[in-house]
Amino acid sequence: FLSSPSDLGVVLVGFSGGQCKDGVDAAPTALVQAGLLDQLSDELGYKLHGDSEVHNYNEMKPAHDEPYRGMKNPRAVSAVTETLAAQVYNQARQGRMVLTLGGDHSIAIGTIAGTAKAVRERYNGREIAVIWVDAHADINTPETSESGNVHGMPVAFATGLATSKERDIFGWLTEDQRISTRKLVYIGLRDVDKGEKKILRDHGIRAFSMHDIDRHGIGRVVELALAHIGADTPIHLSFDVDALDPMWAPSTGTPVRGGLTLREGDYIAECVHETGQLVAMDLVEVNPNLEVAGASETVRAGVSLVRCALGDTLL
Ligand code: HAR
Ligand code: MN
Ligand code: MN
Ligand code: MN
Repeated sequence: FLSSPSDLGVVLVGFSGGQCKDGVDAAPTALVQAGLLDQLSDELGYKLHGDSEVHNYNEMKPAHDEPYRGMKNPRAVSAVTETLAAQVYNQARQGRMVLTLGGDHSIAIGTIAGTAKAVRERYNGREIAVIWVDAHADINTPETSESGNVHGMPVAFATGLATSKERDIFGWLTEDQRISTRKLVYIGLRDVDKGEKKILRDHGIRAFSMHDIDRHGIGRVVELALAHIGADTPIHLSFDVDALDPMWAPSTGTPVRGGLTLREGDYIAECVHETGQLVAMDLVEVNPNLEVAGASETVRAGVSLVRCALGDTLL
């Protein structure tokens, strides 16, 4: 699905407004300083396009931004994700793979919108699949969310399970920017809210929890996840670093014990690369300001996940 497989659109998103902890906006800078982009060009041979500097999207603050349907910072998150949707679309429409470094996971509202629309246009209406690797399902609607944090809702907006008529509060999302719940698959879940479990059940959404990984092993789970998506389907990989166990990625806003090993995370990324169907990847929720002693370890894990998804091989 890429007309230029060695061209990479880079989007660097310094944004933390989808949740309440400062610092996740510093992740793209930390990942770049750790050498990620240099490695992608010098070692993996990509030609980089798009951002060479991090956008400070925390500066995109509307004059007033009171909660709406319980959502915190709704207009700020909406404005940022609308801008991101256009940025990602402009890279993807040229047949480039797109790498977005967040930022909190609310940014996926924008990145998925951009990928979905570009792929539909280029491949006459074809839908993308999304592989969501996370400890959390992030599929709360504004009404089911107990926190009001939009980073717990991106999948609901991306699938149309949540909609809005307010243009400045996600009302800009159009049908061609959305994905189907049938083409969504989760890996790594272990902290899913009661309301989210009902949504997953009611819509028959394919989800592999840590329990499934314990039972079948990561190899079988990835095989089943990819089989669900089907061959010849463009894949958007949205990777929340908190899918990894806090042993490997302690510096994140909502760590949950009992997660993936770094190797299991890398393995998922490697297998997605091997399909040849990857069109976009997000790496989100690295927060270098938390568990500072483990920050460089967390950043290194993030670098490794991206390298694996973009074709780094062990041999
Ligand atoms: N489910 C909870 C909520 O809706 C916690 C979500 C935490 N989300 C992330 N992203 N860190 O996966 O607020
Ligand atoms: Mn830019
Ligand atoms: Mn998460
Ligand atoms: Mn997430």
